[in-house]
Amino acid sequence: MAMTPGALRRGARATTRAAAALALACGLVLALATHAAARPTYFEVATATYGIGDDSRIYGCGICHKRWTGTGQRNPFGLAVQQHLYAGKTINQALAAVENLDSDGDGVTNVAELADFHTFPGFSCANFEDAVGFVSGFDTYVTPEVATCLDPIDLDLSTAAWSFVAYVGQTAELTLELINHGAQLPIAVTSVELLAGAHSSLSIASLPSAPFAIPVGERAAVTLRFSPAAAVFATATLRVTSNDPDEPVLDVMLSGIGVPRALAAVEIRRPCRAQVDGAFARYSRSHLREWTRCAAREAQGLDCGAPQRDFRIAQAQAALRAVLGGALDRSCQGAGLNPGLAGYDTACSVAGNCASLTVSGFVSLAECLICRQEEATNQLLDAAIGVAPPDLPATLAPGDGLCLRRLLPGIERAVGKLRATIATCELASLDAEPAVDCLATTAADGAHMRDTVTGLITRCGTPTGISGCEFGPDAEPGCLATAATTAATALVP
Ligand SMILES: [Ca+2]
Ligand SMILES: [Ca+2]
Repeated sequence: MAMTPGALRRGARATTRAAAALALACGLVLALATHAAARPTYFEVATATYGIGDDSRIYGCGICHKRWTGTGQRNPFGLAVQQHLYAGKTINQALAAVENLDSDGDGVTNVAELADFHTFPGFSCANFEDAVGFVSGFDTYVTPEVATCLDPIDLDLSTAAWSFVAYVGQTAELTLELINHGAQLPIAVTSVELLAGAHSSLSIASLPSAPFAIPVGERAAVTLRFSPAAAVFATATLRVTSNDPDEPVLDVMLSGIGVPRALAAVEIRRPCRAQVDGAFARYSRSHLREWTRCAAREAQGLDCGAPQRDFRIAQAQAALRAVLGGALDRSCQGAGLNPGLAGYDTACSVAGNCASLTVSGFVSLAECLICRQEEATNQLLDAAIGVAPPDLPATLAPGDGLCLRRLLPGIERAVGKLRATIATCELASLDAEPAVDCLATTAADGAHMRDTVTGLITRCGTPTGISGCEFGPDAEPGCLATAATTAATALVP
């Protein structure tokens, strides 16, 4: 996201303070190193000579060094001074000897950069990218009267090459970022496309509709997808065309390895999946029930009973962990399966908070399902009442409280019922050819659930204090039923 000018100024003030502290440290290091010779430090002499106070934007070791905090390589100005020190001159003499040189070759003498302009005498736009650890924005005071060393128009990509790996029949995705690193103008992207010859398993899943513009400092996302239908090594080139004058065409090399998937025989997989589903159904019901009950009580001005709620959820988690990879696991780990053989994906979730979890065993499958349950409960309560755990609603007017007393348990039961229907379908069609779309198969149950939710909302009348998505001036009719459907689908292991 682009920073506002105000934010940039605030950032600059903060970084000036930080820079001063660093420069102080740099001066201190030199002071200690040179104490034996009982002479002032290079930094102190230089800054005093040219009137560079600790509030100056160039008050830092970067005057002489490539690194803002000093040590290590010197920049061209630092090297020039160093040569005179080696020749036996004092610091003052060495500084004076290079004053009228233009060490960085940007057309302005060292003394003028230091004393008059407070720009860096060791950096020009030709070498400013060598600077390490400088504050963002220092590109605007590298050379006097050069507003910035950045190109006015510059497009960068977050990656130049990517290799996907996915099981046959599964999908892997990458979000590629198109970044406007220019200083002045929006980037106009004219096209984002796969070049001819791209393997059909590699595709663009989503992108802003081209042509589109990216403002200075901002990013646009393109989602790339690999869906191998068979064991394959696939390649493709993604080409981004824009008005970047230096790089009007940027290519991303993509490859994908489709790994054949070993699945256990269906008669071994099915008992395992039934075991997982049964254990998770119990956990899911408890978690959703505890939180909806708690939220409804709080809304009515009653105590939620947080300790009991947390205790029951902890008990339910322990029961789930015992069955998934634990002591009571008879049909999965106990039957010699791993999640891959049982047909579970290695990614916990395609998107959201749980997407970063990897399912490598049944123990991690349990943690994945606990994560998915928490996310679903939170999203559902947020849709219903505008407040998500661990936060709870404030006490509402009696009519509103009564509404939630009916609505929340009703939604909890409706979600659980639809979830069970979809899960039963999935279990029954494990080896179906062609694969069964259980969401489509259970569409009638889904419609019934929507009716149930709509009925519960109607009975609420017109609540004034509930900030869920169905109520108030910005209400979106149908949103709660949609959230309930999403939850029921997300909660099928
Ligand atoms: Ca210069
Ligand atoms: Ca300069």
